[in-house]
Amino acid sequence: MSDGTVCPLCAVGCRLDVGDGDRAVGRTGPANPGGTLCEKGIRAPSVLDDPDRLTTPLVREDGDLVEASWGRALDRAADGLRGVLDEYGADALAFLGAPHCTNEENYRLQKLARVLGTNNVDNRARACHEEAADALIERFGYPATTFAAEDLENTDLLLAVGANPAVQQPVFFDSFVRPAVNRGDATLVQVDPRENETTRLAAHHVAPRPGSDARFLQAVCARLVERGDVDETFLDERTTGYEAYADAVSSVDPVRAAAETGVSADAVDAVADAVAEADRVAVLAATGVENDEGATPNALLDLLALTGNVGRPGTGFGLLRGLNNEQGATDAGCRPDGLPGHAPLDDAGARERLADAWGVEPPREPGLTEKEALPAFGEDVRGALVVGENPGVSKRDEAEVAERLDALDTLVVLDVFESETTAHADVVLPAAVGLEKPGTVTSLDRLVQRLSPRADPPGDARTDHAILGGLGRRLAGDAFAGDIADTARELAAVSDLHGGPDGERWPPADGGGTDTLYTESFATPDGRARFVEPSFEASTIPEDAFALVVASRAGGFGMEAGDDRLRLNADDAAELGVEDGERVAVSTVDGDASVEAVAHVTDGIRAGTVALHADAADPLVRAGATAVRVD
Ligand SMILES: Nc1nc2c(c(=O)[nH]1)N[C@H]1C(S)=C(S)[C@@H](COP(=O)(O)OP(=O)(O)OC[C@H]3O[C@@H](n4cnc5c(=O)[nH]c(N)nc54)[C@H](O)[C@@H]3O)O[C@H]1N2
Ligand SMILES: Nc1nc2c(c(=O)[nH]1)N[C@H]1C(S)=C(S)[C@@H](COP(=O)(O)OP(=O)(O)OC[C@H]3O[C@@H](n4cnc5c(=O)[nH]c(N)nc54)[C@H](O)[C@@H]3O)O[C@H]1N2
Ligand code: SF4
Ligand SMILES: [Mo]
Repeated sequence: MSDGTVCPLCAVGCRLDVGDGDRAVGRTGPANPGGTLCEKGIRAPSVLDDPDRLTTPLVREDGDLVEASWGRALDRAADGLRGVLDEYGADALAFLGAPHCTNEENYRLQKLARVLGTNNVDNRARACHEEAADALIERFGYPATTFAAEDLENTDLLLAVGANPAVQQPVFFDSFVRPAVNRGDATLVQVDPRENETTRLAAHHVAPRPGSDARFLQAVCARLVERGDVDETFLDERTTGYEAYADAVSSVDPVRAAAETGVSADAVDAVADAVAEADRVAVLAATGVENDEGATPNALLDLLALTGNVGRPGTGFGLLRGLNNEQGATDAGCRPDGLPGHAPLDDAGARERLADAWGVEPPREPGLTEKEALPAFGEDVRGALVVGENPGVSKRDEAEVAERLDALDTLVVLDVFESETTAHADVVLPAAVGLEKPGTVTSLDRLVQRLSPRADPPGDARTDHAILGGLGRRLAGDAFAGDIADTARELAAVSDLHGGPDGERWPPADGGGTDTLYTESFATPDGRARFVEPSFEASTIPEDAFALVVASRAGGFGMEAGDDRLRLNADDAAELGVEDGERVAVSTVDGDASVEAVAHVTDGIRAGTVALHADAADPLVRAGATAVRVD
């Protein structure tokens, strides 16, 4: 396997090493075969000697966080969690982890939750990919990309929906998407209410009204069904529920769909033609498919299943994960409705293996998601263990989250910096960053790679694995005694997806990995892909308001700051009397929240829609705004 370690800053999984002067140097790896890094990755080592790193455990005394020994801090943390457990029961605890942490660390975190008796364990991937992940679980089996990035070279048609991989997953884009298109083998069709950097490579850009993608895709599927451009053999042998689905989708009326989406019937036909003509179709989907209760991810899965575009190289669904180990955190069992390796909570075999390893069975009832747990803080949930995430910064109202964090009887946080969340903690435990630790992480296309520490943690900081071990031993005894190799072995023993060779994709098979999922059967109970009833709810934007599109994410670990430009269509600008470069106020419809922005007048966004970077949009996002006024 190639040398160096894995970049800790996004889910592409590039290999790198620490070079001179805080800069990383690329090392050739399966995710960055050219050995290149993006600008963000090059800056990754700057965290190593950052003077703001946490270096000593902190405990709250008379209202203030003060330095403490590891022994005292871990005792305090364990006593706090144990107190809640004894008084209110295990379901009064919530465990939130850790898309920045390794598979082994995430496994240990969910093990602690479940050994103590609760399935209240989740991770921050819920903030970005919940609806697509849930649709994938229900329809195909695993909440994961179905293909290997390098197999995109076999693709004829790439459908990028609500994604901007040119910027957000740049080395993936430059290594696998751009070459496939530039060689002329693949056509890229983009579905997005605004132009972005990915658009430059696209042959067609379709811009449905925000929130209406599902309807547009359903109209495409209806055309395919109507014209018989479906894969009968695949439907017959590999799927279930098609008849009812076909009936339902056939009622999608092209004229009404055009009115709902703002996309002409001709554009629907053009995309249907492109899908029908292509032998291999792959979807690239990211956070822009997350705002309609799963309707868009489901419509994309319909399109793939209808046409038999899954289970062969160069076809399938790409879930473009964001943070470095979002995929792995979920795979290792940091989800309240599934066990390690995505085994269902009631899977008898998985439960037995876990009981063997742990001495107790995991609880049967699904726990709370992170989105459900936060509002329950101080009520049903009285104690929380937060590992490597910052719920204090969330898409929820900031003051509300602060209040909820304060309402907990006990809050234990493992982090590498002080944050909005550590500010409310009773115990703060200083952790090592990715460049300082061993273990494995899993990329956005299921590639499992081994880390190799490039530096020692600063001061008394320890790996999350070691910290969770100390805490686990205090709360649950010897089941938490092993080292990281023991944890990796245990994970491999309890999960069907783990324990494969370094640099291969899960699940392990025949001494290697699995590049293409579902070649023979799906990971659903009957082995078939499921069709479900198509759903769509038209969003309602007041006549005099704009649909708000928010791109990228606000701040965060290792991320650059965004700009404050409001992308505004030229016709809308003329109607508002706003000039390019003019300062404008962007407010929620009820006027509760408002931000200042600089008008950027462009044809790259559809009329009736405006777009802001997440940094600038933050107060609007927290207020839950999907529509805004511009003055
Ligand atoms: N440099 C850099 N890279 C990053 C990050 C970063 O902050 N900086 N963050 C990482 C993280 S955590 C994540 S989750 C990923 C995010 O990766 P992406 O989701 O690709 O990032 P966005 O730029 O938000 O792109 C989402 C696209 O969805 C579009 N969109 C919004 N609403 C709709 C809609 O209703 N329909 C459709 N079709 N499109 C819509 C937006 O216009 C935008 O073009 O990126 C990761 N990579
Ligand atoms: N308002 C608003 N809310 C958002 C978003 C937005 O744009 N606006 N974006 C959403 C998206 S896409 C995402 S991905 C989430 C991101 O949400 P988070 O995951 O909560 O944010 P980050 O800042 O990436 O990382 C959280 C913490 O992990 C710490 N950390 C880094 N590495 C390690 C490690 O190895 N061990 C430990 N223990 N800690 C570590 C960092 O110091 C940081 O404090 O937020 C979501 N919420
Ligand atoms: S694309 Fe992602 S993994 Fe690769 S160097 Fe950039 S931030 Fe790191
Ligand atoms: Mo994200």
